[in-house]
Amino acid sequence: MSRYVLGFDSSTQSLSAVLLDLDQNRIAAGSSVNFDEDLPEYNTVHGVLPGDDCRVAHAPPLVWVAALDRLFHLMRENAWPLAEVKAVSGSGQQHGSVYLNGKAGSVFGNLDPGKSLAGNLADIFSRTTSPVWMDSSTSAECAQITAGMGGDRAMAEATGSIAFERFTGPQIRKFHRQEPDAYRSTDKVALVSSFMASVLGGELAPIDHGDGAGMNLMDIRTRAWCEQALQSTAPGLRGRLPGPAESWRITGKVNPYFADKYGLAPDALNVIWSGDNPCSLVGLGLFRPGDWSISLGTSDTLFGLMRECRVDVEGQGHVFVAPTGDYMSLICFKNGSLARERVRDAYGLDWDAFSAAIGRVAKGNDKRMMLPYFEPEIVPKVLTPGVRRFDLDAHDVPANCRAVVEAQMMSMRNHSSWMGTRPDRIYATGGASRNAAILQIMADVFQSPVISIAVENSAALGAAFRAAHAWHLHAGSRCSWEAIVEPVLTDMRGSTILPDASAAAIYDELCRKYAVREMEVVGGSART
Ligand code: ADP
Ligand code: XUL
Repeated sequence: MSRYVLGFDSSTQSLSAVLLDLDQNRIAAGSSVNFDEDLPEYNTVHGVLPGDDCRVAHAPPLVWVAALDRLFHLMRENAWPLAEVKAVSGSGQQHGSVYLNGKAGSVFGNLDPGKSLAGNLADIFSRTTSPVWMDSSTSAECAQITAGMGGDRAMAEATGSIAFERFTGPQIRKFHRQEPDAYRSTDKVALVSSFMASVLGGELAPIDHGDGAGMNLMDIRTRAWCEQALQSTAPGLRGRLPGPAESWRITGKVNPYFADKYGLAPDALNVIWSGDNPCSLVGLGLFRPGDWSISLGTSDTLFGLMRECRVDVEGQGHVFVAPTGDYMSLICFKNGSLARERVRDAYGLDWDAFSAAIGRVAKGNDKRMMLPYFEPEIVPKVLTPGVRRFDLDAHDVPANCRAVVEAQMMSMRNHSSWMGTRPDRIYATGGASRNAAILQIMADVFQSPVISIAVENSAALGAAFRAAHAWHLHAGSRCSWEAIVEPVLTDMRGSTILPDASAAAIYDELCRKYAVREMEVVGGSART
């Protein structure tokens, strides 16, 4: 008989679970429920409610709990050994907020297994929808809160990020301004992560330091709520925010609802949830300051562990708290696979032909360059899209294929310089990480070894690792993060792609040129 932990991931479009076998150090099972397809009665499209204003992105929180019921049902149907589970935790899409009335706490603790979760929880909300991270409708509130904090630099120094539309503080302020009565009747504001942990634990769970750092409300150094940010955001906010707490906090045993209804071990520990990016950090095994990950998905995301708190006072980088108690950086680039696909498709290529084309041009592309803003860009902030080419003929297929990837890697290198370190190794994930030509450019531009890592859902796996870590701590056993994570990840790592040392000088020069070009086109936010 083995011992297990469960890790959930409540993401934008689906809820997933990973079952980790602690004795055999392997993923024993995984499953997922898609909101649009499996729960069409909630009317979500790609996980959010359709509406007239494209800047507004809300989701119904009930769809997430309905998915939790559905997922437990599937786990039981597929004979997952739920009775052997020792601890449970999860990962939530960051920034999204859930508005609870005064009944919520007692309802979480008295769920009726004869009813569905959605039926049990239907009356606990002071706002029936939750703004999620895709919402960009709070520019006015960002400006007001920033003014209250004394400017961008002060805001970033205090909370780890300048004010962002999708961050929770500006979203709370918008709710308070537009629906003051509903705000007044809000007893607690939860994040997606702390809301789901409350359901699983049967009591209101604290917000953890990792996800709390994505609110523009937490002092990133003391990890307590920041009084000035609270004051600048909305009245009476402190009493409405549970936590913040260490990510390994255990609230108690799991809610009896899940034991009675699905056979989950009644004494399994309920570990609070964190945000998906902090969870992914441990899901990919990044425990040393030089360990970075670049996810090449629809967007490209770069993150890495930091021991010291360094903030990006001018730009678009974020600092969150890592599940280990360290810090982590995160930078999102919107024109990732999106841009690579646009170039590939413009020349009617498949990925093999795209990669072969890259190989036909010298490293550095003979100084030909592209600024690849096919869509509005987050980093650097580009609101009006447009591709710029420098000494680059739009008909030159190989040069354009190389130019788009070189541009992306140089932008990542330049815009991560505020972290004050260079990577010792980069773990590449996401759809494009199977492309060796792209990874070679990454290795050459960063002058770092690159290792692809085939983890299906790093956030859910990271949540399972967090559950295992908290369970060991609770048992009094000194088990390091590496000891929990390394045996599971070893088989998932691909071979190492080494940087070509002769390309170092080429890309040093080109990165400087790229920053100048970027500055000319975009303005103030370019740097090397
Ligand atoms: P998401 O961010 O939506 O989870 P994924 O990480 O699954 O995305 O990545 C999907 C993307 O990976 C696709 O949009 C595609 O452009 C890209 N991709 C898939 N295979 C390759 C390849 N061989 N080379 C480059 N890009 C690829
Ligand atoms: C990070 C961010 C997204 C969400 C959804 O700041 O907005 O990565 O966490 O995945």
